[in-house]
Amino acid sequence: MMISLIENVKNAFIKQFNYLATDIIQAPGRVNLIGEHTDYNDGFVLPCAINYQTMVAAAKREDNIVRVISVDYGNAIDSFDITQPIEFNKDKMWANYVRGVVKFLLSRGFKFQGADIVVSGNVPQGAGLSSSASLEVVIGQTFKTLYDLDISQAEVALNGQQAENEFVGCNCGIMDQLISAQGKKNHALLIDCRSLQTKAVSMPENLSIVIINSNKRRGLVDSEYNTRRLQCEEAARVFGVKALRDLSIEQFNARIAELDEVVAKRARHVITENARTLQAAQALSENNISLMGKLMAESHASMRDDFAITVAEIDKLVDIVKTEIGDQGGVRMTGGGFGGCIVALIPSELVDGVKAAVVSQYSAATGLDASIYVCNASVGAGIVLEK
Ligand code: GAF
Repeated sequence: MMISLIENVKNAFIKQFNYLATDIIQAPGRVNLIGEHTDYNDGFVLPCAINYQTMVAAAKREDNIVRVISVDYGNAIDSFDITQPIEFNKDKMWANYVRGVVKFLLSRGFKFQGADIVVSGNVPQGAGLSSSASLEVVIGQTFKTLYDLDISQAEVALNGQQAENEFVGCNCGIMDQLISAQGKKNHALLIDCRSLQTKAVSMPENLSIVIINSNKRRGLVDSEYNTRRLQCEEAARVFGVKALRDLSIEQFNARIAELDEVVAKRARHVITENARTLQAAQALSENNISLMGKLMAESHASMRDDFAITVAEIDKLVDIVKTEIGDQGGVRMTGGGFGGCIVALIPSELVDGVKAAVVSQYSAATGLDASIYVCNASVGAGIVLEK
């Protein structure tokens, strides 16, 4: 998979630009094991980067033009001059991730000239596996590499988030860009989304990461996401704290009556999810799979009942997998919600049984076919070393 993506961008580069790319750079998608909608509450998340990436072939130019070709959009080309105001491209949505990243690198004071870039990826799009964040991060990483910019991986991530928030218009937190920029092979990262400190948590060897896409089209994602965010901010305001991260469940319960009923449920999800995420990092590092499974089940119930971001198809998938694995692993929805994927941590010998259960039960119940990806926790963005 990796090799063909590399070949793909290299060959497209020669074909489109008539010379050889100097660098091949990748940034991965991610799966979040636990800690959902906690990142923009200054809380904790536990994602890992996955072995599905956005790949770039690139070379510097001697002028100030950036030319980008997207192989996955029929070799569509976008081109802009970095010395002119960088505007939103309403005809090519994918190009705005590139434009936004370049615009904010410049506004952060980084000095560089133009580039020729070819992009292609195999992160499933619209599935909640961060294909957009991986594009933002790979573009930041490309300018870092081509022009030897003195920018940390955390700033590459923050710059990508800024592009998403202020250029593309989605008010996401930092999790997706940060794990794409800093992922570690065979590890999940416990990320403190306030300090941006990370702690690598080794993935137990015999545990497979299975991602199952419900293929339920994600609807109303941005508006619902932004509503949840506002509800969390409202709860923090009522409690007089900077973010929900600053409240324990005891403090919250003592004053819950001051909150609107819906806002209280949203806040309870975030506060309990932060506590679960810290516990989960510990459980995973101690190979305590039954505790990890219990925490993932509680996380799913909280997303379903308090945060109201699951849909029937996702709940069904979780039920199918849970029934199959019992307490030998964990399963929950992953990502922003309203469709998308579930993630299961399963002893490798149970993977075939889970696949069979999903194939035989999911479409009968929902009329949809699920896609199943067995993944590895992978390295974050960087230059691809070729042998
Ligand atoms: C999306 C966002 F982009 C992340 O920042 C995060 O909030 C996630 O939803 C929910 O945990 O992926």
